[in-house]
Amino acid sequence: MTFTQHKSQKNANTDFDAVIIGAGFSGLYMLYRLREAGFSVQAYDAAPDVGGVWYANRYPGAKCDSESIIYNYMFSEELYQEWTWSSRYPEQAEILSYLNYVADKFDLRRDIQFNTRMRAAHYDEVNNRWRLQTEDGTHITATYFITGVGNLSSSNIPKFKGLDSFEGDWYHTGHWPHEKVDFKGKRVGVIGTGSSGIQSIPVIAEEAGHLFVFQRTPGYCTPARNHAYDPEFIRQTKANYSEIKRQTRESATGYLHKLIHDRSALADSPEERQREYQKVWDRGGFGLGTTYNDLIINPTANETVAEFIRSKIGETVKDPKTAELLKPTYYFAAKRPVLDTNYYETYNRDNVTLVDVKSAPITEITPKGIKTTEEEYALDILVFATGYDAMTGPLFKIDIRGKDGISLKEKWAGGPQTRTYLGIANAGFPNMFMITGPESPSSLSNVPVSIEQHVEWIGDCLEYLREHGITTIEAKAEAEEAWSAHCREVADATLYTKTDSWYTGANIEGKPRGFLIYVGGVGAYRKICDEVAAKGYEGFSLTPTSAKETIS
Ligand code: N01
Repeated sequence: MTFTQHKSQKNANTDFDAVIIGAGFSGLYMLYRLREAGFSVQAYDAAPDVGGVWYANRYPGAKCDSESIIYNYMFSEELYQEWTWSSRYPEQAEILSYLNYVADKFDLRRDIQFNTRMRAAHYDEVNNRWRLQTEDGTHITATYFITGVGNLSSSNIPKFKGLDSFEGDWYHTGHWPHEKVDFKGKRVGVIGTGSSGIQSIPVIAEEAGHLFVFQRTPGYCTPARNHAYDPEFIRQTKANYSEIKRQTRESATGYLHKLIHDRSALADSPEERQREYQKVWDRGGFGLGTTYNDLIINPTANETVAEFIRSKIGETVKDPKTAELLKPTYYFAAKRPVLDTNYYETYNRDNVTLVDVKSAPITEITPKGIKTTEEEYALDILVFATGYDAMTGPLFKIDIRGKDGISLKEKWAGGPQTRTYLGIANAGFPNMFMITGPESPSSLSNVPVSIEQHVEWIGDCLEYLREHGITTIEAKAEAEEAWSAHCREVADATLYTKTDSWYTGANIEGKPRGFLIYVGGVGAYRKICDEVAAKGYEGFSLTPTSAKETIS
């Protein structure tokens, strides 16, 4: 039996206490947590192996913007002590190795069915079971249905006219081939300048004959200043395991960096501000946004840090016209900022051209390349770094239906805000849980911290239900209404909602707008969830086992 066959084999059993969708950070830990608690559980993933987005995102330069020492699980001290990261920011291959190590260490693969896309998950109200169907037609039943599908796993490929006619090769950064793409001497076009574009552009530029970057909106980049970890730093980190775990869990965003100055940016003189921003810039990494306490709520304060970054772009990029095009004008951090390595410097290369597709939009893809309203660019390879249908997109790929056959898509169709309770559960969808669902801190946090919190909360909840003889848990409509209103209120107090981005659903044509993330803070959110549990799952209806229940 080959390795692949072994990993892809089907489980003959099709009835479980819990079914988990996804075998990335979320699914792996959820599987471990429930198995340890004695539940029968099975995870399914469309990919041939573990890793989730880190299995799929293999584009050149792919790495994470969270520092390695916190971009991992903290639930097992033994695991934390065993694994050693090589550098400040982990590259995709190293993260994937880590997740493979986790899967091996806890023997997780025996309860994961790979190469299996879940087509549908329907709640059977009569029997209080989730009935699932895979794309190959296999039927599965489970008491609990748990999604760990990731927030940024459903690719967005804009519907450009003529893509099918393109004679070269094209790729989306989120679904990169396993074989190396050969850019040597080629004319390459990259569409998109978010995190994926900004990471891949400098690497592709080193190899390509000529690289054309098609930019609609520039990003705000700060230097990553990536470097190999010093063994002494690793030793200290491992010695401080408990403290790092506590700090990230209680923090606002799941990171270790804290608010630097608890005062307005406007309280300092321009010279003082410059000094403070420069210090953070020199250290590298995320941190500019936490220099002062009002940068993401006060437009005038925000403009001071935005202008600081613009000045850095002006200093770095030699061609003044290109430098101007690279300067963002929206609120800093209202779209996801990016850590870069040589991004702005790349535009000083002779083989790189920035094309402004804001003023001259792309009209079509032709057999030979990209046509804008002004010009046609001949290309051999086209790279879509055009992002994702975030948060709701991955869930909508499965036909999820709750009571009365209502689909999740129908429930959330109204906008402007997605209705969930705590970003974990939905009224009308009993016994279903979402790991890092919409309206939880999810993608505006260091995600593994948020994943662990959800997994542990869900695991504790299922144990509570078992201990108390409860077979059905369902969010109450009024609880989710109050939660959604709270999410909206917190978000509306910030600048996040004042800019179009994937956070708001604005990047996908026809998607209902609404701010899809809870920005009240990771630590504060954890407390809210813990209080809900401590009050016997306040806001949920709990139904004990009843005589009429007939489990088929
Ligand atoms: O996607 P994005 P991403 N014509 O949506 C442009 C995480 N992540 O894959 O802004 C022309 O940010 C679009 O332009 P505009 C991270 O959370 C993390 O880069 O809509 N251009 C934008 O420039 C990140 O935020 C890491 O005007 C079009 C780009 O495509 C999230 O994933 C690494 C277009 C899309 O940017 C998504 O990042 C990678 C069109 N029709 C990803 N449609 C790390 O941790 C879209 N664009 C480092």
